[in-house]
Amino acid sequence: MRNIFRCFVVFILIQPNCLQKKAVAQACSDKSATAAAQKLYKNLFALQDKYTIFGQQDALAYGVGWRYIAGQSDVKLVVDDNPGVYGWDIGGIELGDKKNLDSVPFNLMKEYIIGGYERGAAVTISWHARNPLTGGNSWDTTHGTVRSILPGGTKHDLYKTWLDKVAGFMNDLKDKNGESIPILFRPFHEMTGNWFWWCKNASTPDEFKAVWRFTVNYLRTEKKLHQLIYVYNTADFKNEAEFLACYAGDDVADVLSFDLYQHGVEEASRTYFVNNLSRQLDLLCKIAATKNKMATLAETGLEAIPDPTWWTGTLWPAIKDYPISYVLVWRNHGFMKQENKMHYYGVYPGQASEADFKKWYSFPQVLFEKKIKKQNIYK
Ligand code: BMA
Repeated sequence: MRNIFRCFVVFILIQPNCLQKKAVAQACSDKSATAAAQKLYKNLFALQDKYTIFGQQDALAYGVGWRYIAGQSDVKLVVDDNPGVYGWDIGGIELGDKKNLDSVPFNLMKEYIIGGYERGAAVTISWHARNPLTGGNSWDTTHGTVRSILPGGTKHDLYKTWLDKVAGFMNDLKDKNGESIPILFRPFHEMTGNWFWWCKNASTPDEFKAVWRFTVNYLRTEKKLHQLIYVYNTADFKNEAEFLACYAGDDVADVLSFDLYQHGVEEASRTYFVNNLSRQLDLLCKIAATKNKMATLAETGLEAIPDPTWWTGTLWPAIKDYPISYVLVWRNHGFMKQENKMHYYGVYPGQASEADFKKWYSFPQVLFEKKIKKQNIYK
């Protein structure tokens, strides 16, 4: 009896909390988010329990052996459908460059983004920004770079001009009615790595959090961008504490994610990747559930996919049990002269894993553009 009474009291005490949690669930962290951004977030969030959307970086701009052919993507050449998530990178926008760091002209990128949105797909943007302290590239890990762009830092004013350019780009992404296109924005990605100037070897977690918060607030408050859905993104991480070490707060992040690639095709590398991926997805999804945030695998892949059953035999078994919104593979650059190797992560006609990709495409839980369109994610 006493126990029943205690349960009842506990239920009464917990109930309002649950209700409150439900009420704030699946809302953008930006209280003034545009209607389209709110709908996109809510819809992607709702879909993640049942489906995983396939995404690819730069898919519409080029593929293996071709560049800038209107309406083409390597994925489309194989399955007659496009990715349901399009990834783009605005590295270079900060200096007013005409092309991004991988030579994609920004004016074309804008057209591809608008086209993808109009066909009902989602759009995510990363930013391989130059090093504002040294003028080097993103991979220049000079210590103190993050500190230099914080308020009071020597490059703070410069950094604000960079954000102005980012805002200018985002503001050019409008639909037919002049409404801003919602973007899953993923700045300062893979910060648990050691290769970018914002990574953990080159800045402290407090500096990182401060720059993240400054960036979000500046874009939201000064530049009045309310179409952005912020994607927090780590590289490899061991545990929850490491995943959240640079997390600046629930009010400035919407999606929790990490990037993980398979390196090497031999069984040991494959097993390591599968185990590591599942372990981190498990952690990610638990953290995301506690915070009521969407989860995603923001980048993955096996370079040049030498494994003919990689999609259904490796990737899918590792991710299928986790409620992640989308999985994005990196760009199909093709042959890299400097490194004398093939650099691509998606299929193209004749690629070793083509048949397996077609098989994966037919899985009902995997969504590409045609099915995503039917889901009306902006409505
Ligand atoms: C890396 C490689 C580079 C590229 C960079 C930014 O993974 O693909 O060639 O410049 O991403 O897109």
